[in-house]
Amino acid sequence: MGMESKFIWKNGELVPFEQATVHFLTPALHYGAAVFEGVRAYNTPKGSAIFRLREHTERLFDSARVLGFREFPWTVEEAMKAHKDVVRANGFTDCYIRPLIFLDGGGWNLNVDNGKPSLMIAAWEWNNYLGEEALAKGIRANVSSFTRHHVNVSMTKAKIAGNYVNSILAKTESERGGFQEAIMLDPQGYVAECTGENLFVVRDGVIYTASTAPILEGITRASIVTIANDLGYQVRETPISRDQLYIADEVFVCGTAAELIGLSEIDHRVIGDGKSGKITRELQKVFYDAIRGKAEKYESWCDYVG
Ligand code: PPE
Repeated sequence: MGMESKFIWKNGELVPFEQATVHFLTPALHYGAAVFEGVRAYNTPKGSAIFRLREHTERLFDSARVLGFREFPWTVEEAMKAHKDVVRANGFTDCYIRPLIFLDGGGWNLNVDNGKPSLMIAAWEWNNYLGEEALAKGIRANVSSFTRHHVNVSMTKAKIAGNYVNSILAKTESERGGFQEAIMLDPQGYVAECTGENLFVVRDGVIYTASTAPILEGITRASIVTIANDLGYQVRETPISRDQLYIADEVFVCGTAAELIGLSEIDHRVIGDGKSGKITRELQKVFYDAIRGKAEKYESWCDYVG
């Protein structure tokens, strides 16, 4: 995976890739005091477009507010333009975009008010987040031995960098055990989400997913709910237990990096017929058209880079 690009956006200017560095004594590096987004641009019939850029940028600022930042030197509009500038300057059409607001300079003594927020935005070509065969065959997952955050221990609506240590623990354990993704349970024992995706279960034609209280309010999740409703499916937000995963007809996960991928096996139990299920494939088709600007109904989700 090459993460190289020509330019990275840093506090208002595009700097060459090699110059986009931070100092060792940056508090964000020591305490995980940073917030980020995962955004994607796709090649569409009208050129490169960033999928749901406004929603991602608003969530980035919301995450920063949750972390405690109160003032920003840029607006949502300016940050949105910066995303487009990064894609354009690097000559990318399909790419992953990673903005990060981090606690910079002087933020010691564990108080965000002692530092200031910096914003950097990179882009790189990142395909096949869950492996090359994931789309066709689905992936194998396990229920992690690590519990997802309690809503009042860390803030689950915010993509806070430090929160992702929990994901790293789970994902590393999972891959070392021969799985491709970890399903994480909330402190009550119900299914929360995966390390970087939200999760859906299909049973008897009805689609179920966890309520947003303990999880990240996924933008892909919201898009899938809209698409599913438009296709005439009922989507119910409800607590999901571990054994409801085992007896589901279909389970799939979704997120910006992973897109929409079926689960073929969970904890060594085959799900459905062990392939991406019928409803998963139907949703996949519409979703993959939508992100590539090929579904007229959802064209407003595409923000053209121009
Ligand atoms: N839950 C978690 C914990 C999560 O990190 C993501 C995105 C989602 C759900 C789905 O959210 P959305 O992208 O808005 O649909 N994970 C990002 C980071 C992945 C990474 O490896 O880093 C992403 O998909 O970009």
